[in-house]
Amino acid sequence: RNWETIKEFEEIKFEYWEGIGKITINRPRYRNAFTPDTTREMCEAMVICRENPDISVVVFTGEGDKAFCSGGDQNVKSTAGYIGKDGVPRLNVLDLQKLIRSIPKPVIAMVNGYAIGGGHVLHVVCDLSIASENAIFGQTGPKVGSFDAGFGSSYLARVVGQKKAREIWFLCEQYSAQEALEMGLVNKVVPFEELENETVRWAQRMMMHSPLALRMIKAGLNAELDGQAGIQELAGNATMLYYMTEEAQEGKKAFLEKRKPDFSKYPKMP
Ligand code: 2NE
Repeated sequence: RNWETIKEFEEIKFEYWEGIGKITINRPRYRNAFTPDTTREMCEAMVICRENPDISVVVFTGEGDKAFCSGGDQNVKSTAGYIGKDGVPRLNVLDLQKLIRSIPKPVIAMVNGYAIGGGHVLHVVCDLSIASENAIFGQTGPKVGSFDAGFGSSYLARVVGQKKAREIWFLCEQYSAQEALEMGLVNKVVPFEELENETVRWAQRMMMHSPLALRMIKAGLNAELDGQAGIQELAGNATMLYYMTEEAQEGKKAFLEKRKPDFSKYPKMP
């Protein structure tokens, strides 16, 4: 596949091919651990994916055959967060999690190796996870002085159930791709050589379907769990659809033409 670079970054690769935007953490030396700068770059790429109408599906992965992402880079962990080039401690991976959830396009985690700690949470918040047979999953927070009690816990519990989520966090053990499949943590496991082909197949399958339908389904699935923020997302989509109707246009036109709106001719569905 001839992936073409969308934009050059320092710590990630950001590429495009036939409707797919691919974001790759490019720090294999550290098992693709993220610094605040990696995360800032991923957020920027995700916003571009949201804005670019040529991108229908987003794929998240890590460089190489060892790791998807090993979480926050422990070398730059400070007392109030992870420190990037600007010297400010941050936990901006939480912003990335929210962007993954709210982008109105499917996001696939292409898990090519270790998905550990904050890196595990990143695959959890993606809409779909496709793993290679060598992938390994787990949380380490309580072992290394950290935790993610947000999506990393509550959404994980929605995916694998309360007992399993507590086991994953309390014991900090590692799970094989096959075990992840059995607990519903990933959608599919394939040999490493097939990982990208399979991921592209899933993306192409989704691209055959109505983008608006997928968008509404994603917003609806989020809304059930995300409280007012989830309802806002679903409601925002409803507003967008409403604006596409003549009925909504009549209201705006009447205001600009300084007349009373006439909504009488629009259907009132049962
Ligand atoms: C990922 C894992 C299991 C891989 O093990 P292995 O044996 O394949 O590799 P190794 O030798 O541990 O790692 C290779 C090199 O990558 C560095 C290592 O230090 C090592 O460097 P050298 O010894 O060659 O110099 N490396 C790996 N992960 C790193 C990391 N996260 N930060 C900095 N350097 C890293 C194994 O490496 C592992 O367990 N890694 C640590 C996983 C971890 O605990 N991550 C942080 C969890 S907390 C978190 O991510 C988080 C959160 O809980 C809440 C909010 C935000 C973040």
